[in-house]
Amino acid sequence: MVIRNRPMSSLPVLPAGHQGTAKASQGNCKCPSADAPKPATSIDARTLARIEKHPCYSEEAHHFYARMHVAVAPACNIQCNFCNRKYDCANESRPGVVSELLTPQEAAHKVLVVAERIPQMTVVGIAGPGDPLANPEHTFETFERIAAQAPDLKLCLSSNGLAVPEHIERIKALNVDHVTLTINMIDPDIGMEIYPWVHFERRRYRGREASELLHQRQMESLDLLRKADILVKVNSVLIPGINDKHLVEVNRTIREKGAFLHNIMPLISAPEHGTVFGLRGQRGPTQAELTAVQDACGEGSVKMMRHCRQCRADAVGLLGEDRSQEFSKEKVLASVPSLDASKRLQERESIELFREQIRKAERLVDSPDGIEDGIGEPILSGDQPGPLLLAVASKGGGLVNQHFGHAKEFQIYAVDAVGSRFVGHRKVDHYCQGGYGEEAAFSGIAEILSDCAAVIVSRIGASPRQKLEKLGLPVIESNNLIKVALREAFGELSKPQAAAEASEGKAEDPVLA
Ligand code: CLF
Ligand code: SF4
Repeated sequence: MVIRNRPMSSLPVLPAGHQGTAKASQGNCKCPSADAPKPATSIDARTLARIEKHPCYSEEAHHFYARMHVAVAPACNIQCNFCNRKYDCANESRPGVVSELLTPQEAAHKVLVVAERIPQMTVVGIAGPGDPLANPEHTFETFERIAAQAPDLKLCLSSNGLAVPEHIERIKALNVDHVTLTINMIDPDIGMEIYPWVHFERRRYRGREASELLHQRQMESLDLLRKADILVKVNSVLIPGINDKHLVEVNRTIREKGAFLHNIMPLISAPEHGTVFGLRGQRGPTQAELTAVQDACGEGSVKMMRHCRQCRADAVGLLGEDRSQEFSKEKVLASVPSLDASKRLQERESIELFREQIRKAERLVDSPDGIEDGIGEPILSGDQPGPLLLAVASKGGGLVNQHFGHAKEFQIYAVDAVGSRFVGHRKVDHYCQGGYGEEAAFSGIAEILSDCAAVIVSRIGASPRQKLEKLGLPVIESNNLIKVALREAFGELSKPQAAAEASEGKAEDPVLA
């Protein structure tokens, strides 16, 4: 089989500086079923304007806009069995990483330094290392300072919800438009398996009383945030055997209570994290289990987030990259920022122009006219196959622009005759290891992508290409828009001979660029 990827004459060029490096999750997904839920219902124009530059609330925005976290909140008012306070809050970041604590003054200074160096940074979040609202003075002083010095930045807060009710007025007054609540249960009996204690109004609650209290406060927080017209994302940690079946009910409840987005995250658990779950041997879900729960929740009025990278409490950059080391406390405090608001505005305008070009190009791909113009080809005739999983290497910008050997994650799309749907990302050890370790890295990549029908990359060396082909995994080289590349790949793979080869897993001459 020969797969050719046609360049698109009107393809926009990604402006310099809009590209990031990829990183992030793990897994070995199974193809979602053909009747898996389609993307969420349409979003009204006002809400769209509120999320279009927020990389967590908009999957599209995460290709272009960055966020940063400032770690100003060390304390917590509850205990989760997947948390070790030595590390960051596992509700909004992965365990095992520790952030450098900052004072509010240091945090505001850091924000100005980062905003100057990363002009596409649009959101500042406080997500730990403990619970921001268990440290209200630090959290609010930090937000006040940022709002005064960099008013174009969106403020974002992540909390377990226990203390939202007493702070709702301050959250509103500060114009915090996005709040994440971590809700892992709506049944206190299940909560008892997750939360050993809750500290509230100078008293420590344990057992059922603790999880009843947390549940009641979380529900109240949802109501208050909705009333305050704040966009709410709910994070839920998927804990196999504890709340895996229950999360569908959580989803239904938060939907009724007006949450905008649901982010079901895998439990990350290992003995070396020193958590109750880690020490007890509680496992995290497989990627297939995670996808199954996400799909079971459906995509009604609450969208399902599938691009979360479980970032750290001092994360900086695009969601798929980790630039926190560039902005260590020592380096940041030695810098004197001079923020140029007009430069940041120009940067955003140029990103928006670029996004509009991409949208136009994608609309052409979707339209029959586009097909006639040679942008795409009629995909199928005759029998329509189900969705194929295609793995894409991208550094951002909506483009296939990552070399196979440098990819630290692959973005996975389910593609069928109707269109494509982002289903998640899979973290890998990158193949190019400077001459050592390539074999081990390759085995890991091959296993992680084993259920995919093809891999789409900007470049690939002869050796890994041959090895992938031998495994029946066609490789497509492209520098195109992801959407165009997906469509073209699907068209080729759906041709009868290719489809037969792909399904038998023994394509013999898979890829030519
Ligand atoms: Fe930070 Fe969270 Fe705001 Fe985003 S992260 S406080 S909503 S700005 Fe985003 Fe990171 Fe996932 Fe959180 S990828 S862990 S969802
Ligand atoms: Fe840890 Fe966050 Fe749970 Fe607090 S809310 S115990 S910091 S995971």
